[in-house]
Amino acid sequence: MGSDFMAIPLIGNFFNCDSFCSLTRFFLQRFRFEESGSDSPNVEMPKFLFYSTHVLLHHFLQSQRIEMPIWMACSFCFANLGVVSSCLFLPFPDIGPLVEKIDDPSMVNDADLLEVVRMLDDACKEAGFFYVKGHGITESLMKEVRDVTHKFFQLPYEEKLKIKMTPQSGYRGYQRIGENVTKGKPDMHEAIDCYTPIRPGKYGDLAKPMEGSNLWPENPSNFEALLENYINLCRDLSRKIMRGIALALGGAIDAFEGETAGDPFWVLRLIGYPVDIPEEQRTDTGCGAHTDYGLLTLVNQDDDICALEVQNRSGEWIYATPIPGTFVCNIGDMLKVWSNGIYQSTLHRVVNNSPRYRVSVAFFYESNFDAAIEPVQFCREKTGGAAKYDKVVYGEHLVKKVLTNFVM
Ligand SMILES: O=C(O)CCC(=O)C(=O)O
Repeated sequence: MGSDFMAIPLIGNFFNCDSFCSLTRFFLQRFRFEESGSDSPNVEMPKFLFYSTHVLLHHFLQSQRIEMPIWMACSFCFANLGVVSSCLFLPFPDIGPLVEKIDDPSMVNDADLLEVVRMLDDACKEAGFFYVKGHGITESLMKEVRDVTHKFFQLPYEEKLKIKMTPQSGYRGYQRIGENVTKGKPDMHEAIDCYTPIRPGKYGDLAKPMEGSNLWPENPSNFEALLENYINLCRDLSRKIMRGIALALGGAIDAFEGETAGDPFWVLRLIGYPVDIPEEQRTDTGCGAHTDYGLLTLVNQDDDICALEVQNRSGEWIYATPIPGTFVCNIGDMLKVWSNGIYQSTLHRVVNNSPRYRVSVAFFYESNFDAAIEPVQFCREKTGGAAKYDKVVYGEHLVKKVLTNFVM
């Protein structure tokens, strides 16, 4: 009887080992960052430890005359530690030294700053998704922004429609549940979309569909002022992280500024994920699997709901579990192109299976709207010389996505 049943929990071992290893690596790396500064820990070591501990535990439980269902349950729980731990696996750099010093030219060789740059490089290569702490935006402001977003979505539908998104509004404003589609499937969220204001004619025909100013709700009354301030802070934080990323890739600190990103475009999405959607309207995703279009995204999500999922390198969906006071940061398509694939834009999706309404506020930091993005020389040199991606004009990429994202 033993060997047939033994296979079941050990299968769990195979499925969850990677997540468990990620957790082990996470702790090893945290320890390394704070204590020693040695090279990357060997990935095989935690893998070996996990397999061997599980097999030993399994045999030990079997040999102790413990009832079969009990030892099987223990063994299975151990195997599934990997699933639980996967909630924690995304890298978690403290970027405080970078935020404080990156604009001071005399600090470019500062040891603490360079350590953050190295952590960013690891995080971007490893997952393309990471948490940032020490970013300088207060937890109370992050919460206030989510609170006004909750308040807006709680308003009666007629009130929300006062800022309805239409092609005439430059695709700015409120969209109701199901209007946003990903790969043809309605997303189960409502949202307010805002973009850098574009005055008529600024980019010629390129930006025509998105010209205009943002539609801010009058209720709650502090909405616009609060969000304008928040956008400025997110823009500055993203600029600093991009400076760190330029150094991490081996470029000059301002490699991603000047003509291509000296006038960065931004996008802000305030998103609500309801739970009480009528059966006939409901699909299974709050936001379908996608990559982001620009350089860098900062997600400010509700503290108490696990819903954002990220696809790891093994193809598993793992949670970006909320960690209060942090942003979830991820890489977009334009940075993938610029870095010639050294950094990848990672697939992610949102599934709100909780019984509560969830809010997230995603800030997208982009290149100049009309910038032609192609792999930069210093990244090509690191990746064999040839460009792996064709040149793409960011604004064209964005407009194409926006024009196919909505069913109104
Ligand atoms: O709601 C979230 O946590 C993320 C939203 C997102 O992925 C997006 O708007 O691109």
